[in-house]
Amino acid sequence: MGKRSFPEGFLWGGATAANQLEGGWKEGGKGISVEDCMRQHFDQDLRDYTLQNHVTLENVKQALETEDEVNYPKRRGVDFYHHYKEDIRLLAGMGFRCFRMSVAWTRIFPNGDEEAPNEEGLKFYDSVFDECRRYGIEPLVTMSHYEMPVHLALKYGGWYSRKTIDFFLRFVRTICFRYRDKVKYWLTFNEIDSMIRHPFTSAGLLEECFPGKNFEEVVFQAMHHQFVASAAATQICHELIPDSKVGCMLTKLTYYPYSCRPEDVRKAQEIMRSTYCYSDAQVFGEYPRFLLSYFRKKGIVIKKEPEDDRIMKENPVDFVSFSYYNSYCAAENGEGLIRSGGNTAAGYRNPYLPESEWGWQIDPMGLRISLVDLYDRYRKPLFIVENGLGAKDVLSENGTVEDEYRIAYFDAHFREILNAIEEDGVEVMGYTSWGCIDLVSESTKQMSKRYGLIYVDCDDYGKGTYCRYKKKSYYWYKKVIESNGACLFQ
Ligand code: BGP
Repeated sequence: MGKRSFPEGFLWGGATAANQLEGGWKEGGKGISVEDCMRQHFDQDLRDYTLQNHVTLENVKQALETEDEVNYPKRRGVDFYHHYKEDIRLLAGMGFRCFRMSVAWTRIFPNGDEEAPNEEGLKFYDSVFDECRRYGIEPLVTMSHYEMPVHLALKYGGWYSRKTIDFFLRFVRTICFRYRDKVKYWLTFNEIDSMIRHPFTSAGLLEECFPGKNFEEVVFQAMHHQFVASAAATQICHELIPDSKVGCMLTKLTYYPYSCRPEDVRKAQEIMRSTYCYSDAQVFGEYPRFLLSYFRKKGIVIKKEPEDDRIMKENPVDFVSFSYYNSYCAAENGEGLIRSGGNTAAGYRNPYLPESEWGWQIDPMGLRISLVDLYDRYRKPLFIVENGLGAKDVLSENGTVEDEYRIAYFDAHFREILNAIEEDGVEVMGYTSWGCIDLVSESTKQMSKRYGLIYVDCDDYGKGTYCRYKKKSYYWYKKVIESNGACLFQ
């Protein structure tokens, strides 16, 4: 084989989300989002995702009564709101070709149900996109990354309400029109499948707000509304920005059978099929039979409007994006097996894999396996929009972080991506490392769970200078991008 490198035009970059990055939760006319109400629990079990994200109506009410930013870290983020010029300059310094970010719905429509947008919010993203353009960085914008206005959750019941589709599409029309010359790549809903696992932050759903109703049915009704909204948003985007590319975004939960017992193999298959449902609906534009039979089995009835099926069918996504951090094991009977953590999900410990400090199993080949599975299923270009290692970094006296472990993680994953491209024939558009600059963790709300190539001096309590420092991985990633991956093989 000749000298190896990634395909020409490969979109190398990094990924973020407004609610974990920006801060400035009450500045520029911004309204309060569901994530602004998520509290950090300092004594949490870091391997139990359900505990970390359990939220009640009482919790939300308490959150709304306080201005506290210590216990509600999404409110402060890493203050990108005031540092964006410096931050984008630093990202450009690595040669970024792409920057994944989200537009906070609450900056544009603070409560979600206003008629007119908030001009100050729109201007903020104008400046951010202009800054990206200055350095030739292509923005990749998530329309909804767990950021719905809390007002919509409390007044209308979040995505359970059909009205939320209209509110969301007003937001989508506003941003697509406003940024039509600045943004070409869009994602509709971040990890759309995650609504099942964290219904409040994904869809503004709180169980107590639906007394007497089957909450699972409520969640699937809200899911239906997001499917329709995602398809309609794709249509709007294509109409307003003819050369735009719109993707769906899936949590890639890669499960292996714990053993070769057919029962374990089937269990792993079942879990994966239950997550593919969501991208299936967005790629094929119709409900997968798997989900329909699940509804029948559970007696779940979804209310649809006559035009819903047509909207979904006529507006499939252009590409499939996903997050991948780790793999899991599945077993029919988990007795005696050790539990493992992971991105918004859990499984059993794989004896062949090392794990991160948060118990996420590090599995570079699992990324190759995921790429092949997704490509064989969809035959659409794939975009890895989240991948990375959450770790405790130490800032040294000379102002850097010796994060060899992160470099090793990236190195091994990049090789597997290239194997998938070259040997398995998978089409990959690009790669954006998660949390390219340190930010607040989605699940644990910790600052100390760092993913960045850039260190931000701030701790779990929000204390620190908020100064930025380049980690060792910063210089390494710069070389990878410069050589389009060729340096990995020298
Ligand atoms: C995904 C989210 C991100 C992100 C990432 C890492 O689920 O889309 O917002 O944070 O996971 O997870 P965590 O921050 O919990 O380590």
